[in-house]
Amino acid sequence: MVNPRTRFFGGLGALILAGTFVPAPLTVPTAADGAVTLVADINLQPPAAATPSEVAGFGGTVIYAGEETVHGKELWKVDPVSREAVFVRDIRPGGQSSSPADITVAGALAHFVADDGVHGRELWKTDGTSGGTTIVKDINPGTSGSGPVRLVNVGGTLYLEANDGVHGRELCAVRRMQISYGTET
Ligand SMILES: [Ca+2]
Repeated sequence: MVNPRTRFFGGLGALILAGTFVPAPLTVPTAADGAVTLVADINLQPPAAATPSEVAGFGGTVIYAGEETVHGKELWKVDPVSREAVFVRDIRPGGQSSSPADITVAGALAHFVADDGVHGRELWKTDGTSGGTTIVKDINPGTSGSGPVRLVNVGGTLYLEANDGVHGRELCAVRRMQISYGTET
């Protein structure tokens, strides 16, 4: 059974990603009449835009990629009740952006694609805390990213397309933190 909160915020993500309204700063409809209110203004150094994107419902919070001038575009979450925005982790330290994308919830974790400046664009996971935000695997070893795309949760297993540098772009499955390729599963 789908959790109503998950359903609501999943819908919210789709609403924002569909470009229904300008996603900066992050706003949500708070009433049945469709009224939209400011949830959190994370950009403390205007005129740069906060430009929230890649929004997903996660464990009763809204997790998203938000950009401000100190950290660049990194992972944030906001409590829809307290409206407090919490910085999750500066994955790419400093003003450069890790640019989290394709946030996909699977079980108790949200998976996403980011570039920490060391491994290239690779698959990451978070439990919503800084310490719990880590790379899943350096699928394409070294500085070249595997470029994961098309993340999807099917029955608790995360599937994605990535290039490990050997097999080309292949379908991968993430099970118990191990990544398998195509028929190798
Ligand atoms: Ca950064």
